[in-house]
Amino acid sequence: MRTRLLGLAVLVTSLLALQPLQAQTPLPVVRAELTSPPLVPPPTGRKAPAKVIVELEVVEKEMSLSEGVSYTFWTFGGTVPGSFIRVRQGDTVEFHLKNHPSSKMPHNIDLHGVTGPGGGAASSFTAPGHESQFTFKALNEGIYVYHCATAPVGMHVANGMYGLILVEPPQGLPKVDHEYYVMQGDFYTAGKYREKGQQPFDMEKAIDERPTYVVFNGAEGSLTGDRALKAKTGETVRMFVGNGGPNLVSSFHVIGAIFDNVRFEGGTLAQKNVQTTLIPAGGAAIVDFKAKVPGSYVLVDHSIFRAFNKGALAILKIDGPEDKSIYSGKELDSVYLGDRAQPNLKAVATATQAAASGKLTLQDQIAAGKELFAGTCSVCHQAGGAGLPGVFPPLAKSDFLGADPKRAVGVVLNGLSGKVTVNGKDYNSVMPPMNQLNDDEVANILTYVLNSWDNAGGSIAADEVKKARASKPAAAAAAH
Ligand code: HEC
Ligand SMILES: [Cu+2]
Repeated sequence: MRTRLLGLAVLVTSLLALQPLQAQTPLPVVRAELTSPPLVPPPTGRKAPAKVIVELEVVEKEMSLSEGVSYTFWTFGGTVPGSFIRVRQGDTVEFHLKNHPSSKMPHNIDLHGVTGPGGGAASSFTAPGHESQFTFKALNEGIYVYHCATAPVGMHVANGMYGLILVEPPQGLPKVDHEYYVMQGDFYTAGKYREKGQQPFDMEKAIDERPTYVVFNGAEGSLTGDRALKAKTGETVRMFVGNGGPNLVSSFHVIGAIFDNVRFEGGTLAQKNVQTTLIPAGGAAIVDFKAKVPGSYVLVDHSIFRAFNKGALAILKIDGPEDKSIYSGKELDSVYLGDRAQPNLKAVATATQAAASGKLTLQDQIAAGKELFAGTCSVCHQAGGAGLPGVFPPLAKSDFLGADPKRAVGVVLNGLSGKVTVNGKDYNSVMPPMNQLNDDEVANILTYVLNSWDNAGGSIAADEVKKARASKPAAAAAAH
């Protein structure tokens, strides 16, 4: 009798527990179709929200930036810009970010279409060979930039880590004949414009906002010749135009065309009859127009030296019969909150003042170094200095560091690559140069590291960093 009562009670409570689930019809589950630029996935065609699964993989790869110029791009989906994502307002998006095992860096994603801290960045930090998952509701319609927000953020964005996500309005966008995906970006190479060979990233040029290249879709010539965008006279063309930056604002213009409609800043209002539309770094617009006269139309950043001297030039080829009533003829050929955004750098300011007045103590250096380590080094070596197994070596009790503390100055200034053995384990990865840090900062960070987590102690002086910076980067090369 008692067991029967108990059984009944269990049945009743489980029914009660089920009720809210039954009341809510589960969303249909769909897998987002992602496309590589300049292609755009077809309209969702849905009249109701769905649960959309997005799978995006970060791949670091060597690609061409210009004829004979190669560059190590960091990509979302293997292309620059990254894969185009298309969802509908009201959708629940289950986002999977994978970081390919061959990657050297951790990455994450900040989608401007997400309502929530960091646009997903906080939930998507992904080490090489790992996958992260988070879910968001696409509350606002519009065209949104996404980008990597791993420190140093500028460097990740400068290496090509951006793309677009379209959140369609519930009724969809008006039908057009062609949809294209175009995104501008500025690139900073050690060599000059069109200097041949493998070109490394130049942090100093990036900080000074002096790009070597300004291009559409990740490379000079990515949309010219055989790769030009195409349409026929009488057809309507819509372009989703983004600007990944990291630094420049684009004055986007199509030579010889007038945009019939521009949803400027990616917002809901449409401006009509526009010649040039401003696209901020980290922003996007939707432009459309009707192809009326055949010929080659040149897409440019109308800050015109960028178009003709840095690569910001693409072609839309319109085929079809002439319309002499419109035109007579003759064709044209032709940290996130990283190192710089620490909310509290009080100890750094104190150390700077103390250094200026010649009263810098070991404690000042350690306190300042601690604040700088967070957001600069902790991204990889972790807050407690333990590193990540197989990827980032530990700084805590590191025998590599202990064997030659001064060598670490060169490691920070010049980076480190190739095989290193730390505490009996081999690492074969890449640490980027962190030479954006000034001499005081490097000295203080290393002093903090030497005096933390059971390391042997000691200190590094700003003068030593200054000397190392002035000498050739042999210190790091000799390190292994
Ligand atoms: C983007 C990731 C990343 C960041 C940021 C980074 N490092 Fe490293 N660091 C590495 C990797 C990877 C290695 C190993 C390189 C190799 O395998 O050749 C390394 C190696 C080292 C080493 C030598 C090995 C050891 O464990 O003793 C030191 C010292 C070091 N880093 C210090 C720093 C300091 C100080 C900072 C901040 C100023 C910093 N790193 C920032 C990735 C990073
Ligand atoms: Cu990244």
